[in-house]
Amino acid sequence: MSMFCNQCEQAANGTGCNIVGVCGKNPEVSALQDHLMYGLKSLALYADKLGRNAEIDRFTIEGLFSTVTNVDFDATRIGGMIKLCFDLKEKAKAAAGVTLSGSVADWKPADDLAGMSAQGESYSLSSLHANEDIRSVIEILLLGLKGMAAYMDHAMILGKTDDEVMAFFQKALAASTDANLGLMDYVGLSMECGKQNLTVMGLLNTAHTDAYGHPVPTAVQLGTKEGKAILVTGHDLKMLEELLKQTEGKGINVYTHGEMLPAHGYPGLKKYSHLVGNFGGAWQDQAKEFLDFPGAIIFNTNCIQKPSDSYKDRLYTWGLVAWPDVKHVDGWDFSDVINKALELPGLSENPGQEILTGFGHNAVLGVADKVIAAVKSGDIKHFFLIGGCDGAKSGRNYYTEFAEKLPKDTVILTLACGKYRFNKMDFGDIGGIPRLLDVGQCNDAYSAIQIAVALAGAFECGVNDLPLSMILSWYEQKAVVILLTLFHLGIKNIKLGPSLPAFITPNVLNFLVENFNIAPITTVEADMKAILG
Ligand code: SF4
Ligand code: SF3
Repeated sequence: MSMFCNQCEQAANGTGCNIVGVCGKNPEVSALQDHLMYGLKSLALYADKLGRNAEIDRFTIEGLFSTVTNVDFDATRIGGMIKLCFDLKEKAKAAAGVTLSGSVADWKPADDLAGMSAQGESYSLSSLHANEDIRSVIEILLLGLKGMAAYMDHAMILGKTDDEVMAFFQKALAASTDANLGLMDYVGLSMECGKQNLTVMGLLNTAHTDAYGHPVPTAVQLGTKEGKAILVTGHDLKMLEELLKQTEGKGINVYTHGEMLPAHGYPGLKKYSHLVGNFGGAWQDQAKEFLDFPGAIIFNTNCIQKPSDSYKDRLYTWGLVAWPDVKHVDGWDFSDVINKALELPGLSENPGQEILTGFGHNAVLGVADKVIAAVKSGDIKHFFLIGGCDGAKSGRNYYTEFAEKLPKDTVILTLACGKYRFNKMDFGDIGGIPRLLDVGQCNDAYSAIQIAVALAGAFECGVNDLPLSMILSWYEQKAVVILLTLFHLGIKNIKLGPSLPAFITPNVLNFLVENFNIAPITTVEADMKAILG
């Protein structure tokens, strides 16, 4: 079977994975994911006509999120979603009372997995449009929708939704198949995707703070406590809360991994005394780190990698994450994970360093007077937002070095898993304000935007006129949609690395440079000099 996928930063040879995914996605899974995307477009043609339908909208979000990098590697599950997608399309067609024509509207999947993957081979993103620039912008739009679906999924799990956003999902998916649209139509839709994503990120922020309160600065233990243990990795706070409830009083310590670190800052989660610390680093080190965790391990979202046999038997997935032969928890009963943790030896007492998290916009803006005074007095000369995804490819030590070499009169805001490149370093403080402020997960980009907007308000200028520079790292499609949101907000001069997306053509890149002055990272010295002079 052949495959082509270029949706993430580790696309093979900087162009695309065509034999097997660097992420571990095989050609069958790749074809099935492409097939699911095609089915979602077919469904959207009718859903766009039908208007809001909770079942279809929820499925659309789950389908899109399942195709994000490092989420679902299970061919059988994806095949099941394709079948459900077809059933929902037939339902939408009947309910909307219209019959559309054309190959996308007429889509019908084969009955078995082999047939579905054979069809999927011809639905690859490389077949989106004959014109490579238009194809590039359609891909930006579709990858933006995938990223936005990830945020929406977390918000929906906490009971939030938004009709205008859901209407946009269906409109944009349907539009991606419209042969009458041209380049600037897709540029407009991509910018609108950035706008809608701001709403989604705001919705998710409210969902989190309504459920667990605003994050507060919190010291998190990196060592281990003696006892049985469960490690939770991913991004979903509700899943962590349910696990904390079900493990209460059972003598099990719960640890966060990767993007779950900011959970420690939420009053509604930190109140559980058995949420004891953070273990390990960013996602790409899981194979090495999970070996050293003699407890149960559970993924609630991306980024999962091929598990080795040495920890596969104590590994679980939940929600949309799946790997063949790894036990999957359906729903909210974590008894199997808890029983596994009780069977395993657990960890020994080994206290370690503490790091700070919990600097969401509420916490940072709570000391805004202090921050503004420090800027006015010259104690703080510049802010840097150094954040985004981490990844396995070389070149990412740029971010470590950048943070390390910054002058002492600068403050670093950080978010997402890229922070693990430098979050164990001691940056000190400026008049009591820590120089490194962990705003949260990639899911908390909204908080960073609120901080920037509030600072701009305080200094009566635009965000682009602030002494603030964004040094971003990307890996997957959530980063794509955050960039679209930053473009929608008119934010310029972003430095992006470690490499530029393979799906962006030179002409599309020129457009972005001309309009937003975005630039790839170069060397730490040159970039820092260009910013600080
Ligand atoms: Fe390659 Fe990334 Fe696609 Fe995986 S998601 S197949 S690594 S481009
Ligand atoms: Fe990381 Fe996967 Fe993107 Fe949430 S965990 S930021 S890469």
